[in-house]
Amino acid sequence: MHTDSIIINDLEIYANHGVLSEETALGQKFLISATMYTDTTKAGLSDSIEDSVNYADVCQFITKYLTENTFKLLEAAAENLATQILLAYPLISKIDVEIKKPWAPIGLPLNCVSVKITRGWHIAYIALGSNMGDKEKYLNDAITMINDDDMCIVNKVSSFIITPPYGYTEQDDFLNGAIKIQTLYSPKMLLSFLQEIEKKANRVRQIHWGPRTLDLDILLYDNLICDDDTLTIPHPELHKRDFVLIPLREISPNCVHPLLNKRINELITEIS
Ligand code: A4P
Ligand code: MG
Repeated sequence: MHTDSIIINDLEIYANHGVLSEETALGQKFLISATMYTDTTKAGLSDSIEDSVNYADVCQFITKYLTENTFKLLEAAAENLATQILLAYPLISKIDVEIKKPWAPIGLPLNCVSVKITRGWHIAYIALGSNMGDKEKYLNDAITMINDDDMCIVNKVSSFIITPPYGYTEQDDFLNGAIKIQTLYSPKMLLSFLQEIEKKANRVRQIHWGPRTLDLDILLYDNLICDDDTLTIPHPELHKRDFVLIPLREISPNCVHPLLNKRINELITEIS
């Protein structure tokens, strides 16, 4: 992540966000601040605006977006604004957005209320598997659907390999692969997005580890380590499975497993 930043402080706009009908009808003042994380080195050396994020342009963008769209909550205004700025300005890897509402109608004197959020691009690795029907088509269609989504960009695709079933062995061979993506989704949002794609592939959840048209598992998400009811990252079986490690090594041999603190290359030598 970049540590340099370009900062917009308290850009004033007049817009119609709010829960109350008077707010949406009459409008009020909002102050927008944005800290945009980007590598300024190139622009610093070239002294050319083409190499940087033009803050005048971003101010126009914010003004247009927040006056043409209406949100009830500051949370929704900030969330959508952050996403739109990240999509429109690829040089920005992360952004802090704060929206202040100095005239918030709460019937008590206050300086202002505000909502401040941080959003940015994340790197994730996804394992793909299929052992029913046209396996190659299921994997290719999934990759296309991921790349077609605004919030994801597929950066690398491994070769697909045929592998014997692991775990429950009374089933057809698998076709496995892995991809590297950049995404604006949080881990939970990414999981539900991938599950939607599994559903579109007519995936029926029957036997655990059993036959499936399409399985999409999140292997890694930045250096995140998490474990709750619905999501475990890194994927708990990642380091034990050659059908995951081999495609992963092809696209990122030096990426590090954050829990075991080992590179994919090393993990492969350990299981073989
Ligand atoms: N879940 C937790 N963490 C994650 C994560 N990092 N990524 C939860 C994705 N999902 C995660 O998954 C069950 C639940 O895991 C999800 O609801 C999610 O909340 P599932 O896909 O519904 O069920 P499943 O496929 O039966 O289990 P799982 O764990 O995905 O199966 P595996 O471990 O992927 O095993 N042999 C070969 N050669 N190649 C294969 O690809 N795949 C399997 C499936 C078995 N044998 C195989 C292969
Ligand atoms: Mg799965």
